[in-house]
Amino acid sequence: MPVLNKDIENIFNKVADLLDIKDENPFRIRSYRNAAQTISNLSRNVADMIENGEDLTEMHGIGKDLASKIEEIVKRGTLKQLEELEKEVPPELSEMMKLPELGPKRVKTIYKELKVESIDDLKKAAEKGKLKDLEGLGKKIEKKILEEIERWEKGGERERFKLVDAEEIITPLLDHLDKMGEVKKVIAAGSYRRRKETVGDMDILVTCKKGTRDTVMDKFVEYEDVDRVVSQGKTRSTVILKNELQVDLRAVAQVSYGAALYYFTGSKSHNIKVRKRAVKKNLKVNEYGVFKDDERIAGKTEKEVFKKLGLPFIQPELREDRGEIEAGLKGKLPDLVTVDDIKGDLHSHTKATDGKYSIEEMVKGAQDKGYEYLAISDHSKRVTMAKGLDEKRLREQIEKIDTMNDKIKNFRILKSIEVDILKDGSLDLPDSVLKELDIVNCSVHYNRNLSRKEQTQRVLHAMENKYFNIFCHPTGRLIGEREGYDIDIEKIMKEIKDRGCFIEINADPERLDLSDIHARMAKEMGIKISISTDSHTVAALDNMRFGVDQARRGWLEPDDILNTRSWKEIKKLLHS
Ligand code: DGT
Ligand code: CA
Ligand code: CA
Ligand code: ZN
Repeated sequence: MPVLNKDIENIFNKVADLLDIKDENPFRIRSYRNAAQTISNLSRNVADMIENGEDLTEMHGIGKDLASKIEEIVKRGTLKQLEELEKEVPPELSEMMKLPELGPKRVKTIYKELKVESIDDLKKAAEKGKLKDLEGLGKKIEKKILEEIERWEKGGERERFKLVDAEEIITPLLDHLDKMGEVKKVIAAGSYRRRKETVGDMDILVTCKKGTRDTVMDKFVEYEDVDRVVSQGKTRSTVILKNELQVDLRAVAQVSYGAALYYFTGSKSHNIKVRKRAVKKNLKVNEYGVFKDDERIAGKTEKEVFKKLGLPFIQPELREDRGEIEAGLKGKLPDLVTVDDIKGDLHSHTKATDGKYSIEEMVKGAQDKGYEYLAISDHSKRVTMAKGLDEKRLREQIEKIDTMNDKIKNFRILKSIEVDILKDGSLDLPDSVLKELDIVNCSVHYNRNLSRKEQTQRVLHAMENKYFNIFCHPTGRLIGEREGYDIDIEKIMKEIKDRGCFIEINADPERLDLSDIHARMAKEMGIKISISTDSHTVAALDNMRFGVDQARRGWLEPDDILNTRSWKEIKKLLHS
């Protein structure tokens, strides 16, 4: 198995955790955590960079020592230093730190005072009431730890929710809060507002009419979908819904609304960086406001918080500490694409294959969205499960579309296909019919288990076909269900660039493929991207907005997107 960036990140975080417990130099510990973060934000595979002989020390926060450690991890899959540390400090302590109540300090105390070396030990200690007397813990925390362990035992780490699922679950609750007479404003912050592809828990903020906070909190924990109440307080309550989604509700004061919204939107690393900058300017910023000499100078709106911090407004999707603060200071923030910029959809299916509706119905759906065009791109014959089209059936579809186009005004149905890239890299249909199409979408569906080299070669070979236009759902992942196939996406993108092809952000919320980081990488390489829904139903056309969210997280502007253009303009690009 190749070593992934995630593996390196995990190892560095673990080293930092264990060093922390050993009371090592805090600067050294921080350097591991910073390196882990740098690597988690990379758009490229570190293993590939090493193979290309690139200098890792050019990355932010990576010196010679860390660079050689990264090389060791890539070569050996593990790090000698970590193995040594694990002989000195029980490795499960690092696992323990993942429990919400436990940071390095508390774990250290528990380990030293009670000889607790595993989560099992910890549970026993908590059950016997041994934790509450330790410094910095207490009865309340002991109880919480026990609850967290029980939850951990049930299913390990809490599962993350796909953005679309979180949205479906939370919309009625937001609505419920909004309709309460006591509530003035309601907004969902956190990763949800940043439109991250998965959401750990929901962070909801409300402002309440005078003297009604307690009532609001009461009503919140009594909401019909609540399974259990983790905590209830005056300003914060946490519940777990029946579908296991955790929701934090915070009641904030009107004067702090903007500051709280900013703080709880995160990300944490974005916040930390902003706070550090503020300190240098003798300002203090927290969830209550921006303060100068203990006087609140901003807090009511997010806008004024940014202003007093000397920053332009940064869109939530960008707040990941991936250079947005620096870009903001230089006035170089991207002007992000919006759903309104989208002029059509370049990937959809009909009941000729595995879609559920006719061409007419899909077209009507696209027209209702105000689009100028819709590509009908059914599967090709290799996809037998979906009754994929052979040449003959595709020609019939082409004819039908031609006839329809003759009758429609102000709209164009694009003749298209989602042609399979076969195992040997050839396309599943002959050039003689591909050349009749307006746009050719190309995808990998089978033989997902090829080696990285073979998989990459396969797609590179497919691109030699001059009718290849768009590489669809490029990594083949399904969020939370299936990893992508192993492919050198950077190499593929170079070829896409050189050959004047395009790449897709598949907006299907189960896919969102490209990822945000890869989308940004495509932009930086100068590749244009189609945001396409791959709709199999009329309703799925609405998934465009999830694709746009992902594009925004990838810093994409209207000009970076193929389908913000008219068909006439796209056609020019396809043929240049
Ligand atoms: P999630 O829930 O894992 O998908 O991710 P978030 O980003 O929603 O994180 P969460 O729910 O732990 O916290 C919500 C926001 O609160 C987070 O994005 C930033 C802020 N926040 C939480 N903890 C800290 C902290 O220790 N320091 C700072 N500066 N901000 C924090
Ligand atoms: Ca959250
Ligand atoms: Ca939270
Ligand atoms: Zn498709």
